[in-house]
Amino acid sequence: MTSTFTITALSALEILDSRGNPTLQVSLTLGDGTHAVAGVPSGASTGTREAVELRDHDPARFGGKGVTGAVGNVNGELAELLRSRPWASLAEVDQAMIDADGTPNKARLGANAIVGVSIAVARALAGSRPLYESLAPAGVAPRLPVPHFNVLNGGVHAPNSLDFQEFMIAPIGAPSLPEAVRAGADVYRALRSLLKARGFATGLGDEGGFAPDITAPEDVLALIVTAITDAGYTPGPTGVAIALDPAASEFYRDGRYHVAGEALSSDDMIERYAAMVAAYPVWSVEDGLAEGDWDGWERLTARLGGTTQLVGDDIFVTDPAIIAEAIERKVANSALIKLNQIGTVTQTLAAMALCRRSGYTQMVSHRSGETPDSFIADLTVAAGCGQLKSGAPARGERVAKYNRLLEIAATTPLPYGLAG
Ligand code: 2PG
Ligand code: MG
Repeated sequence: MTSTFTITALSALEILDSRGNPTLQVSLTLGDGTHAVAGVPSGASTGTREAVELRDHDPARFGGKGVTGAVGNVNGELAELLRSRPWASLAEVDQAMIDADGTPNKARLGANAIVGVSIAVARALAGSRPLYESLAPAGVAPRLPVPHFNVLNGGVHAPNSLDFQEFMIAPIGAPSLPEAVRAGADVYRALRSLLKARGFATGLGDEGGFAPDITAPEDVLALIVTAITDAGYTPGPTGVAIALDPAASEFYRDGRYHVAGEALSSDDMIERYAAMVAAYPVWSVEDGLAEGDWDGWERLTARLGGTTQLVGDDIFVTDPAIIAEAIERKVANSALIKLNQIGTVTQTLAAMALCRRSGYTQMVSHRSGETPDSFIADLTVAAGCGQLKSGAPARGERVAKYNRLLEIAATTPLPYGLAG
């Protein structure tokens, strides 16, 4: 079947993200009249090898964070390119944008501009079909993922004394997606009560998790286990497990990991994780070590990779070339998947296909700066990878993704749970 499509209108607008920073909203119309809109996310704890988010750096606007340049690139060069000819596929559009940009990391036109257009095209091409159906690669069975709710925030996502960035709860043992969402909300509520009862503040971090002034990660783990039990669930893989994203690149300085007042070597850090995994129901650790510490990652994987999911985020930046190197070196056993780290839907799907072929698990992820765009919910279901993290079970831009999963679950009987 060969069919082509045309793009008759493409434009972008500077809007605000969940942190109050400017980002892009992209609007696109196909020749058949189909209209699609996309919102572009933005990270705070970014990997150094991520595709480049183009900002204006004009201190007179939004503290330098304006995106009028990226908006101008969509309205000008990219609109002209995409309206110039018929297209055979999303992959062809994405490749044309990569070629037009001409840099290895989308620095000229901006990954924020390009990814917004790519998402809008992918959404438009679904037409009247469910988006996840149209995104699903051939031979891959769609699946409803285990939502990973970030209930307690630290690191660069919260102004507290906690070095670890994310403490997530994962209702792996829930019988269905709606029951998993309910478990997430129940534990979140129980955690709020517990924090209040212990005299901690219940203000929120960037991803909607609580941000109490607690220093030691182990103290947080103990609190979360109590909250899971208080809410009436079983801590662990048959009920609600815990996943961590320490985002270790952020506390790695001068060859040491600075955690709760201690300066740890890579091996000290690995043993600290080994102890946490032994004492608490932690099933997954993302960015346990820094993105530059590949030797440490090899030892971490050898030590814990047999029992624990070890997810590469900053270290992989959703780049198929880096993931291929990691597979070769036996670094991690799982990849975090973020569209704007690599900058097109096509390259994201390629990274996911590589993980699937290589036996690496995958967790699709939001960014700490978000919009109500729920594209990643459909992407996760389409890829059948079984894991999505989108922040707390609270705040509109976070629950938009979980609510989209509920919508899909209500319309189609798909399997729920971790893949494989
Ligand atoms: C992460 C993300 C999302 P940010 O580190 O995994 O939670 O944070 O978007 O700030 O990079
Ligand atoms: Mg991360």
